[in-house]
Amino acid sequence: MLRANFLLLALATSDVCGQAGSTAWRFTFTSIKTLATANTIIHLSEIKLYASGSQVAISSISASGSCASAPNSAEGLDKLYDGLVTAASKWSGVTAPDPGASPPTVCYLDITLSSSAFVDQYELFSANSQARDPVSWTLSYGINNVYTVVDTVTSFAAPTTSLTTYGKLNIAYSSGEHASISGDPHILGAHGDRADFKGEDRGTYVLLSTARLSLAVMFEHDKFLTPHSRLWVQGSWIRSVYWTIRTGAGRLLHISLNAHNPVWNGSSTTRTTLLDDVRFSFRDKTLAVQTPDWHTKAVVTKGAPHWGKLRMDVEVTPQRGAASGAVAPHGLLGQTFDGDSSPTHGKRDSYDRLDDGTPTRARKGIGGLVTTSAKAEGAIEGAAEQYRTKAPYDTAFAFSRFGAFAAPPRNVTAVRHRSGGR
Ligand SMILES: [Ca+2]
Repeated sequence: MLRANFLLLALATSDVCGQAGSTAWRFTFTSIKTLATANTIIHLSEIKLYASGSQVAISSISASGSCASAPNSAEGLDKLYDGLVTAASKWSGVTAPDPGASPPTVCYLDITLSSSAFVDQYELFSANSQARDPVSWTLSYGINNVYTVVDTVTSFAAPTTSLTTYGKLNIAYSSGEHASISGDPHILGAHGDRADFKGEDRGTYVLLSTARLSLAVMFEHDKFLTPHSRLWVQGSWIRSVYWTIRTGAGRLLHISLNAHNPVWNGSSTTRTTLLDDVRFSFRDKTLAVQTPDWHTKAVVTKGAPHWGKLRMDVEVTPQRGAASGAVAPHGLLGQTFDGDSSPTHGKRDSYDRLDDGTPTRARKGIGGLVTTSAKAEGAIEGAAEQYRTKAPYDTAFAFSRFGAFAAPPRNVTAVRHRSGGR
């Protein structure tokens, strides 16, 4: 009976945080910039937490794990929230976390807020020796000692100067809705909408278009043998992804990830970087690009269900309220966030009949060819070619929202009418 009550409390935490937040927030630091035998200290000059744009008051901070003790009383935990970013007002902890230790050691900072808050941004400030600055961590909130991780940062490109902000990091809180395109491209819309989409060979199409973000993908045609039914399919894969982003500071960024050479910005090193208010996290051939409004992710894979076939899967997730703002998102995936909570399915490829008209099940053994052709008819406004751009970073297409100040969601009634009342 006790256990059942405890479970109920645990289940309620995310709802509680979504409504009112928590007073308990925990940083778990897992590495610093340069760990050396003689350098077993972790430090920071300040931590700031924000909720809805306003700084929230910290009432106390405690340390545990590797960094439980301070090297001297002048560098205590109170220095982390005294409003001063100076060498004389830093916290130091002995010892730094060591990911190479067996088992790895970690450093916990438990923050108690003066009143419950729904923290959605935070800022760390370097101290006066960059080697000791943390670069990998998680942030969690706790309710009744049950902690939920809300942000994970790996190998952050920490400041190269002393007493500087790491930049304001946004915490990704999604509404639960997301959309994706994967495999021999299958679309899964925000409300479970399903359709298949085959772009032209080397053609670039916009998946998501918002006022500040345009996400496009390039398709490559390929003939492959399906793993289970041993059927030849003349299909297509996504092999390049392109992001065009206007940052909060007004800078225009062009970012890409290519399946044939999955590096980001010239390097395959795992790292997290903040450019203005846009965060890039690269790890294991996956690039996550997070603006304050949208969390997007492109994954290079050769795994299931198409073993050995090089391709990319892309997922887009709006952050709180982003999909219902003044500028309704568009693009092949973006338009599915249309606010109606119900799926609008479109054309999907059928593998039941070969190109020559014979039933697939009539085959003897391996072989037979099916050429895919679905272009999400019935699931999208207009036609596939209206989503095609002239160049990878071109944000212009029939339903572009890039730079827009207002735009309504798609006319879903018209989309369904065109598809024969699906
Ligand atoms: Ca300070």
